[in-house]
Amino acid sequence: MYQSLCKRLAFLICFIFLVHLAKSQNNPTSGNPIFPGWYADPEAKIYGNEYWVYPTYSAKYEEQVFVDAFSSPDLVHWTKHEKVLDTANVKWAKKAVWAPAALKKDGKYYLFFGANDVHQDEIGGIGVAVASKPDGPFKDLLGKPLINEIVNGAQPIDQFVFKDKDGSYYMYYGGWGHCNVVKLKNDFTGIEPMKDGKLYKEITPKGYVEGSVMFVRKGKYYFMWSEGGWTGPDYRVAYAMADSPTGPFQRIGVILQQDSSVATGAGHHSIIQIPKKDKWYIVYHRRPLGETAANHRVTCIDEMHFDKDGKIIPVKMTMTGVKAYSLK
Ligand code: FUB
Repeated sequence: MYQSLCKRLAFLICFIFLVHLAKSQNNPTSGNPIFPGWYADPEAKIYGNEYWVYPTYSAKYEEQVFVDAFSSPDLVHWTKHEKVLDTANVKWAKKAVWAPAALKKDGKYYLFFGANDVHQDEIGGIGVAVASKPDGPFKDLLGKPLINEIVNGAQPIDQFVFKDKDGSYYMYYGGWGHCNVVKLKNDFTGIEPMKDGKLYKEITPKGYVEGSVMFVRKGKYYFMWSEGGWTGPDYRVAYAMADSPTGPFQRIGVILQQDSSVATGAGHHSIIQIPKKDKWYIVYHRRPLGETAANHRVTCIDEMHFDKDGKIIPVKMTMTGVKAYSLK
């Protein structure tokens, strides 16, 4: 009698364990970080049925000489693609390869990147590379930077490329607390004047430090950026809404910041929208609790939601990340 009770109990425990296992396998989550390693400034994209992330390799400037990429069919399982861009193929880029901006145009894949941590009268700034596949190899398009000069006080780094509804490509960029917008030529070989005749327009919103992002939802332009210092705990993301891609941009508030129960230094992000759905994710970097090394930054994902007025609801950072979401 006792033995049979034990057997039944063991069977029940096994059964509950197996159900739990099956459930967790049917409904897995990404976890945060979404892949191992120190990676920052993640640029997330959807190419076909796959998610792609192009981050900065977070290390000493002299070691930042390549870009690794990561792809996933479902936001949960990630494959690493090593050195999709390598400065061995970009003769003017020597170090500090930062914050890629990725896009696909006319069947080709482009990566815009910052290099050299450029200062006045130095060679460096924002470059552009092209490949026939999302995993590269990306080759320098111009043989020189696309933007080398410091205009309006903005260091040429942290670019974000946005396609407007009329087909124009705008590039937002800038470090050192200043942000410019420029219009890219259609073949990305340079910039051209905007409607007002200007080549560079400063659009710096209050609080802006770096890391610009632009997207459109329900006809409104959302401009986002990072504030605070990227090496510290109070790095964060704020945003503005506007009726045009060139602003004016009035700061609304912070939507991502440190949480004493999860992580510090959360910022420099990108946004993914599931095609044809009002379903949004924020992909960003943060510093694990207790870590203070400047480069100890890891890539994470969480959901992003809007209220009934279209304002972004402050993001709740998680350890679990997001549920699997296949694009097929
Ligand atoms: O990762 C290098 C630099 O740190 C980026 O360009 C900034 O946005 C900051 O995240």
